[in-house]
Amino acid sequence: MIDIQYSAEVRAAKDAGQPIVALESTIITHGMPYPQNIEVAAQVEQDIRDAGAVPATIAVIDGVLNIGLESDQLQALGQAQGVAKLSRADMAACLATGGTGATTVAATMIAAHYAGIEVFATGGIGGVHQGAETSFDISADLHELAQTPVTVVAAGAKAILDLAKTLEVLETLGVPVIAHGQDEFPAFWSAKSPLAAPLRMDSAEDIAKAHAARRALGLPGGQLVANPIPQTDQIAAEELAPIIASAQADAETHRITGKGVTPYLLQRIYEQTNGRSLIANIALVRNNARLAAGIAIALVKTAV
Ligand code: PSU
Ligand code: MN
Repeated sequence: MIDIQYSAEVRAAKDAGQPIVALESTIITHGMPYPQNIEVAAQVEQDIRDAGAVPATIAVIDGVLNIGLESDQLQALGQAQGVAKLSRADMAACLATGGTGATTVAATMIAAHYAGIEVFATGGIGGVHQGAETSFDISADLHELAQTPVTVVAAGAKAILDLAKTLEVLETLGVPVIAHGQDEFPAFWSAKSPLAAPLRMDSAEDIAKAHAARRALGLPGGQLVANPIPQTDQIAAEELAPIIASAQADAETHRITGKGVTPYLLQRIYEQTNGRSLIANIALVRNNARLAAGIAIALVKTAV
């Protein structure tokens, strides 16, 4: 058995059958700088409450799987050094050895499903990295979407990834990719991209119904909901392209590989945009949290 600890708020919500939205913790420890990481994490939780659902931020702390963090735990995690970045391959090992680790999209999906939570909000998922034809760098997040029945709301995938290849892999894996309110697949910092999304839905209710239909069919995987960044918070793709290219060149020069790649690129882009990438990131995560709350609320109603 594993040690699992629910926050008081999540425990009460589970007992009462209230809608719950899972949140990942890698975005806190590896995706944003301190102290904004903690402020954003608390703000996103509050956005979910304001929308009528209950937030469950997920992390492994001292070998305990925490579903929902108390605010002192969130503060400590946001400042801790050397926190592991956990995915499908290593979350169990962290639990077994009493370690502390933040959960990626893949690990958060596993934990959420284990805890009976079906909706999860984040910023961006991992995907197929540019140059994957030689590096083979494809995030385990994609395979998780194929096998764990959680609906994940993200702002698409970042231009540090190869978006076309990411969509191809998701199609191969049978993962529904649903753009919210537009035909194009959103590109994280930009609402639009040249790529058409395979599916489009305009309401949280439809997304919840599709989730319930997959469950009724006994399909094992989840859904990816691609929610565009609000127009006013976008950064133009043309502006970011050279910054991303130089970040990628730096990553190669410094021989960054494996789990280190995504956090390294995010940090370089933050520096090169003088923090604007972070402001956009905050806006889109909050937007995703609100949509995820709507889906979780609709799902509770669908089940009744
Ligand atoms: N994309 C972002 N911000 C992030 C991540 C991705 O815009 O913080 C994190 C998420 O936790 C995601 C993980 O699951 O990076 C993917 O890492 P990798 O590419 O190593 O699988
Ligand atoms: Mn990778």
